[in-house]
Amino acid sequence: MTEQSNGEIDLNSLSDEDLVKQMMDDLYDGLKDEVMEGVRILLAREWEPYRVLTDSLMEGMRIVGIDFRDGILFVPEVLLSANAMKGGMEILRPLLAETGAPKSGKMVIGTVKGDIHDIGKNLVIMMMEGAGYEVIDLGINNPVENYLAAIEEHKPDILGMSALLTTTMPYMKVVIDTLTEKEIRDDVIVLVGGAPLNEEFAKAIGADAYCRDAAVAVDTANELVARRHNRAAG
Ligand code: B1M
Repeated sequence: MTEQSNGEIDLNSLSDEDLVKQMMDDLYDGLKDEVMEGVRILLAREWEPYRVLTDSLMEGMRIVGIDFRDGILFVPEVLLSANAMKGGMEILRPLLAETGAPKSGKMVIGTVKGDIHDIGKNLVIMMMEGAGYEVIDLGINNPVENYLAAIEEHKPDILGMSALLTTTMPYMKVVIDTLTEKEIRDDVIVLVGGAPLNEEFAKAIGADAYCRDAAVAVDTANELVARRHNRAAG
């Protein structure tokens, strides 16, 4: 590994494989500038933005998650890692959204009440925008009123909800039940996602689909929006 005179590693001198490993270490250590530099180098080496995202940033965050779970990393450290990941995502976001496709539909998305995790949601937004959707981001910690107001204002095709905690995922049912009470449930396609969810949970709470990851969110959205348009046309 090439060290510069100041003792820092010259990321440019690394092979792709070593660079990705180093980026995962840097993400782990919360080194935002280094992670951003790594992203730029991989892009300059003609890596697809989606590959940079999945192979370096998401894989790095997966490792952070394991050590967080095992009590090796704590909240302040994980916040730094999250911040470093966001730095990398900032560079990738416009590139993933660059397809220039005609608008495929509109989505309102937010993380549910009590939950402040937003990295996964932001990735979903990036991928949906890349697939031509207009996305309204409600941010984190959303009570049902926020979803209702956004549905009324933006009239989206899709309502997306994200939850990363087993304690906050039941709130998705509160939102869906409220849509049903207000007789607007059928006006939107409800997609849910987040690490602790699964298909059975989505079905049990009355969502239209569970999305395992951001790519699945795009595929599912495309399929369900097309189905809806066909139904409306027929
Ligand atoms: Co949190 N945290 N955290 N955390 N955190 C988890 C979720 C946890 C699994 C860690 C662990 O123990 N291994 C654990 C939850 C355990 C459980 O509920 N059973 C946990 C905990 C316990 C906590 C706190 C309670 C810790 C504490 O304070 N003691 C606390 C809760 C705060 C709160 O929300 N009220 C907390 C805090 C934090 C930080 C603030 C430090 C930070 C969040 C920073 C941020 O988001 N801005 C954080 C982080 C970073 C994590 C981990 C390490 C990483 C999450 C992440 O960003 N993953 C996480 C461990 C893990 O998941 N491995 C953990 C990367 C992201 C790309 O994946 O979010 O799964 P993910 O998103 C995917 C899919 O799930 C899907 O697509 C995304 C992209 O492919 N998806 C959707 C997600 N949302 C979707 C919505 C859709 C569709 C698909 O809509 C259509």
